[in-house]
Amino acid sequence: MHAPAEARPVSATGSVPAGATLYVFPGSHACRSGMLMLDHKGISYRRVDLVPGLHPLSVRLRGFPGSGTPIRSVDGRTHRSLAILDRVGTVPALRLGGERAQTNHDIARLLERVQPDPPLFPIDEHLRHEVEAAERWGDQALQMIARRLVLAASLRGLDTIPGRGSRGRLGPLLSENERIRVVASRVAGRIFAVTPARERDLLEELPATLDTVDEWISAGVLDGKELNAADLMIAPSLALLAYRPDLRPDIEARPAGALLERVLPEPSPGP
Ligand SMILES: N[C@@H](CCC(=O)N[C@@H](CS)C(=O)NCC(=O)O)C(=O)O
Repeated sequence: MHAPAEARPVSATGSVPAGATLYVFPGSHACRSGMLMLDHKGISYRRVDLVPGLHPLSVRLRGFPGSGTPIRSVDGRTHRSLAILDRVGTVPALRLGGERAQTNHDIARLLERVQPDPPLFPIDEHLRHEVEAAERWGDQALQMIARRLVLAASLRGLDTIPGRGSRGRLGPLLSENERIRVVASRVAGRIFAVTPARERDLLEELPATLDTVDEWISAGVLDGKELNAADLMIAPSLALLAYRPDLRPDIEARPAGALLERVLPEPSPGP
């Protein structure tokens, strides 16, 4: 396996409040939310790409504490290996000046505190409440649904995904190296309990899942004049789902697709 690609600089506009470093791994939809929030704030940051699989330990070694209580679940429960991974630590993980924040939820609040403008949350209390509900659902439900559905396809063979998972709105998934991509998706498939039966259920529920996004858009909670933390939490999961050619047309035809294109436009095809 490759050593982590350290210190890849990423440009964003604006100033750095005492230096920002974001730990991610390539193609991660969760990590893209963290990147989008930093970009939204105009905060420049150094991006450090970690190797998927080694990333929990990598962030722990860099002083991030992980989570004492489970933050992720599959099918309503956090089984032992997932709880261990949550405890060791997830990405994105942000170091900003002397502070550290792990999870998009905490990163959003740290960013909002150190640099209130432009905001990630509306000032209006009722709308903020709605945005936080959408953010929570994007974090706790949609992020896992997208992960499991794309893993399910890749476990049938990377040919189920255009470019074998090497290109798309989030870039190469898991790694630029195809061997790592294959191994990491097999391991992740086990951790996230991806089975054909579960895939069938998730696919059956998917229209209702996407309706939820569309309803928030029509209520003005998502895809409003200014983007908010919930938009930036949800759009990367839509982007990940759109790697599956069987799901992409329906997503793109919906209001959710317009949000996706606004936040993460389809990259132009390479030469
Ligand atoms: N929902 C949390 C968790 C993010 C998350 O699940 N990150 C993944 C990368 S896509 C991770 O670190 N996984 C660690 C692992 O499962 O080993 C967030 O948005 O910050």
